[in-house]
Amino acid sequence: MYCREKRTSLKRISLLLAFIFAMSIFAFTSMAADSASVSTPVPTAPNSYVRITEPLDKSYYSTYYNSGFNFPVKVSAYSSDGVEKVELYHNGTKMGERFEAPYEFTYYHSFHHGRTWNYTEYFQAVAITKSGRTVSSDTITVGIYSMGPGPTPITVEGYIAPGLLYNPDKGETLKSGFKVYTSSWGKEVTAYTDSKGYFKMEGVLMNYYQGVFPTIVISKDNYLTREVRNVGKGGFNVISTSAAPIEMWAGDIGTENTQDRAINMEDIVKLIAAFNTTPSDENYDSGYDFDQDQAINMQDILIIISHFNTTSQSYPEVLPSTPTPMPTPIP
Ligand SMILES: [Ca+2]
Ligand SMILES: [Ca+2]
Repeated sequence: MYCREKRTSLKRISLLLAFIFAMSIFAFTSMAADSASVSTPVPTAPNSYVRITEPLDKSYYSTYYNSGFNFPVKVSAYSSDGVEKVELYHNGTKMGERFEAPYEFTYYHSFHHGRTWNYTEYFQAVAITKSGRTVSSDTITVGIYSMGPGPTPITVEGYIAPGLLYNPDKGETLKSGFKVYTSSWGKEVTAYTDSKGYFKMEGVLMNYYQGVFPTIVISKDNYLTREVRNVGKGGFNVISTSAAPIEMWAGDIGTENTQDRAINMEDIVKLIAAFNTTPSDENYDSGYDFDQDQAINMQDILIIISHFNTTSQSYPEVLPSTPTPMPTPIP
């Protein structure tokens, strides 16, 4: 009796152990099945993506604050159930939508829309699929940095006169025909003086914010070329007046292409070749007759000697007569 009971309880324990063992196996198998389903999800939604391909995230542009500019924003979008449209958001506000590829937008930037010089702009694209689902791209940032104001056009005017003694009735001939030239910010402007020695150049570019001002080059056959720097600085647009013209020194014999920007013995030698001639002589050259008195003689030699051994750097600096404070740009 006792033994049978003992055998029976042993049997029960064995059955219980077998049950526990079976349950453990079952639990282990279902756990394994669970973890397998997490690592390899079965796609249930259509395959879609949308992303901004241009500009690149964290890229930047530099521009002048007073000249608005634009750049393209390009979006790539795909959906296995078809793309109905692509919307582009700028700083959270919808700026446009496209119903067909290529999904390209143009962002127009104006520096006048804020009070700061530099901006970070945020762009995000959203694709709406044919089945009405919404897919959003990552948000990209584009930096826009101000280089300050761009070049602005100014008018440069003034008077030029030969720096030598001459009979007043030769003034019109002697004052006219000085070439005034500048190449500033890639823009060339050329003017010539009239019979009063007056010239006017329009559309000369300067940039007061960056402190880059045009240099004006004044030249004429047989005159020493002169440069006037920093035109436009401090309101220095009228560079000289009729009463105080910019003086040009005669004596650098030759043309624009042959002058060496120096008055020296070579020039005197050239003048001597035409010495003691008048317009009826074969060797007479009107350009060497500096005072235009119809004779190349000792007067002309003295004119050369008065600025002998000088170069273009020997001219005194032309300074603004009435300096005015530089304008302060307000973005
Ligand atoms: Ca010379
Ligand atoms: Ca003469």
